Amino acid sequence: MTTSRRKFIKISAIGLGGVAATTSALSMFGANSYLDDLVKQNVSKKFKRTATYCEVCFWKCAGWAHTDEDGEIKKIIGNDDDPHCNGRLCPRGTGGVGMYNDEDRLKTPLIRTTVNGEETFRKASWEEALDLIAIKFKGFKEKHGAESVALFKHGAPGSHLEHLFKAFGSDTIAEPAYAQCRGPRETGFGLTFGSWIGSPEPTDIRDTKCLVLIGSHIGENMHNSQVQEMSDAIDNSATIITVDPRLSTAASKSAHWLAIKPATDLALLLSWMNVLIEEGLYNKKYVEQYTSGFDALKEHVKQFTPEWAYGITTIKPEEIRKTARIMAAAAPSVIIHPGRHVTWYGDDSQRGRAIAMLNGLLGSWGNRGGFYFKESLKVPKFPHPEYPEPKWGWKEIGKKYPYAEMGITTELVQATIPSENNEYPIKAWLVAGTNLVNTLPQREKTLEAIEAVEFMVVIDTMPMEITGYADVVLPECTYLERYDDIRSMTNRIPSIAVRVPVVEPKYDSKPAWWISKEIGERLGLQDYFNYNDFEEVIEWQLKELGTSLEEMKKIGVKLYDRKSGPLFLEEGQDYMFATPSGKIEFYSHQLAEKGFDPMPVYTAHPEPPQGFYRLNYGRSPMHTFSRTINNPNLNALKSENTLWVNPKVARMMSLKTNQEVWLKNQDDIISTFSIKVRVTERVRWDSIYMYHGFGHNNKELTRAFGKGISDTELISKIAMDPLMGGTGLRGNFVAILTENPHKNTEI
Ligand SMILES: Nc1nc2c(c(=O)[nH]1)N[C@H]1C(S)=C(S)[C@@H](COP(=O)(O)OP(=O)(O)OC[C@H]3O[C@@H](n4cnc5c(=O)[nH]c(N)nc54)[C@H](O)[C@@H]3O)O[C@H]1N2
Ligand SMILES: Nc1nc2c(c(=O)[nH]1)N[C@H]1C(S)=C(S)[C@@H](COP(=O)(O)OP(=O)(O)OC[C@H]3O[C@@H](n4cnc5c(=O)[nH]c(N)nc54)[C@H](O)[C@@H]3O)O[C@H]1N2
Ligand code: SF4
Ligand SMILES: [Mo]
Repeated sequence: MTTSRRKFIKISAIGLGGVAATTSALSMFGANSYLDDLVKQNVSKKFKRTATYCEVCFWKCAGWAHTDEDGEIKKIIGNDDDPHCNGRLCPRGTGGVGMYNDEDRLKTPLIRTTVNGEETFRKASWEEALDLIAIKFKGFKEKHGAESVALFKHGAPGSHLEHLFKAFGSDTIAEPAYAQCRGPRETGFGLTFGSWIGSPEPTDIRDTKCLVLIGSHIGENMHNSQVQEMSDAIDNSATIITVDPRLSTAASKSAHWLAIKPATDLALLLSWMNVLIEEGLYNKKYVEQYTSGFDALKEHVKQFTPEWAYGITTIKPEEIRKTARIMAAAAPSVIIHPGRHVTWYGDDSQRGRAIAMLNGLLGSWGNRGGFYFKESLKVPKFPHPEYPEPKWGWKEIGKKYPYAEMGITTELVQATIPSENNEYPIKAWLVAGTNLVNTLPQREKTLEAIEAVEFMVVIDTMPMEITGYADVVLPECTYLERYDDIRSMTNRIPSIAVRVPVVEPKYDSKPAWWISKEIGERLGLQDYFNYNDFEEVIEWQLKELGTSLEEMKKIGVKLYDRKSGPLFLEEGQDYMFATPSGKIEFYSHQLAEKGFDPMPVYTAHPEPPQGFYRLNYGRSPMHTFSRTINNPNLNALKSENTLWVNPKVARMMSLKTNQEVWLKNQDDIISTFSIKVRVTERVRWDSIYMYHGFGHNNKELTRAFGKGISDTELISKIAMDPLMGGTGLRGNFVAILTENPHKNTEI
């Protein structure tokens, strides 16, 4: 870590205490139908139920929180009417109450101060903390323009703060769910079909005959209804084909597991297209009617034979041919899943495009068992004056990347680091619901920017890594203690769901809507916050949507009829795609004009040097990123990550399961903590694997501190996606150290 002007502050230094709460781990298995039923029977009539939707991840399942006569939360279960969960929460959602109960939570506003030459936090009143923020923000606006104040956000608090920022005049906004997550696939599909995938993915998995997963590890990636639909598809004898260098849970349920050499997926995708076209297996009618550029594609993929791909991917030509034929036989009820966390190797938008094109060849877009036409309900905006027009914002900061359609976090970080030719200097940060230190690659850069930024506010529920660097920390109450926006997301049919406070906020915590309004009023923006309580906003919006808060409190979720037409294309129907040609574009003229490959090509990526292994990572089924590791319920289910090591490597290095090791990456960065080895055939010999989110180095997280290794810490190299600025994270290599490299240093 760099020595920083803005030192990391331990919150325990000021002696905040709390009472431990315990919850049985056994009751957490929301995905277990036997326990689910038990839970439902146990919910007796004397319990009060309150409508909410989950904030443990971004699938936003709607549920019911049950409280007893003492107002204690006893259980959270899924809402039967909710298409995101069908009445069942995943284990993390069931354990969501642990977020509320966690005794390590942030409890009061805190302000950075210096006592006897030592930087520390002192408790502050809300009044004082909010006044300070407003004074500072006003100062930055006068001196550098409102644009110089940046917002990093993720999750529900984000929308409240985005409103505040836009009213203030800043559009300098970014979130990690774009350039570290879904961005490239949205670009790839957008260029091909004219439509983003969005969340949840409009994949008709339950009715598919063939589901192809390129890395997507559904089952460990616990997006609820998607996991349920995949389970239904397997019951209905759908063929699952999984391409993954690791035997993931999904791969273990698959008829075909293609253990691809990492970083070579584009070669496989091109060669699948080669087989479909060369063998005349593509969906001819569909291609004729809905696509453009087929002849160019045919010519382009001629060279990419399975024999060619074999040399790159290590997947045998007959396996490539066989799986292509299975897809074609299932078409159009086939899904090549777009993936979700797709920032891998820097050519990710082009891989997203290749996946989109393969779906185009098979005719799955707009067909049952493929992709449905999604629909959502537009929630009317609560009236407010127009936002001022900022002179610059995320768009200008990311202008190097012509297809960036949201803020690029790492570019905002860069714009914060002073340099001579920085056109868009950022002076202050507000960070809400994102643990940037454990979320963004190149931690050294994030810390450099944190050191440079003149003022930083963090709004979080927990004392995370990021909170230790703040000048002002504001404790948000958890999702169980607050109102938030009406949930309206795309799905087969439109639906809305509400989040109503189940309990009063614990400690001195407050909801983000309140924080935004209070800051807004202090900045003279009261016209943008023309209500006393967010309940009024929701009430007004629900009336506009033909219902009421009273009704929604009773039902939690309301379903609406579709208005945009049928779920799928009708036989022979004309359809205009939102691309320049109105067709699915195999050949992209706009890419060619901008100097990019109009059709994807394979380029080789660096390989691990001698003695190093590719750092691979993914999701723990019991956790969401770094946010749940300290959650008492979920920590009881999984308290640390392990290092998956192939037996061949274990033999070579004489490693045993449960042995403690450390990692060093290609830039000589050594992991702060150790990790226990898990020797398993499920990982290739050229890679190691671990769950993301562990290895917390903030001691205030009493359960999570020092448990396992943080993958983020070792991701010092990124491969930028030239189209949209995504940060490819999977090109880092690590060596395994069996001796403690920190023997003589204190952490
Ligand atoms: N339990 C849980 N579920 C979650 C989340 C969570 O935190 N916890 N987070 C949610 C979010 S925001 C997201 S974006 C999604 C992410 O979920 P996915 O999109 O499914 O995740 P990825 O990280 O892309 O995929 C991880 C898999 O890719 C494989 N892989 C690694 N390298 C390669 C390669 O070169 N080629 C191929 N074909 N495969 C490779 C890994 O072995 C691993 O099995 O998960 C969501 N669901
Ligand atoms: N190395 C590595 N980096 C990754 C990934 C990876 O797999 N490996 N995955 C990438 C992906 S796909 C994504 S989507 C991003 C996710 O990135 P983030 O969303 O930053 O993920 P978390 O680390 O869980 O940080 C969430 C923060 O929000 C806080 N929080 C939780 N609930 C609330 C709330 O209600 N209110 C407020 N104010 N705060 C709350 C938590 O305490 C935590 O500090 O990370 C990306 N970065
Ligand atoms: S998938 Fe699980 S964690 Fe995510 S919103 Fe649904 S219940 Fe919550
Ligand atoms: Mo993500």
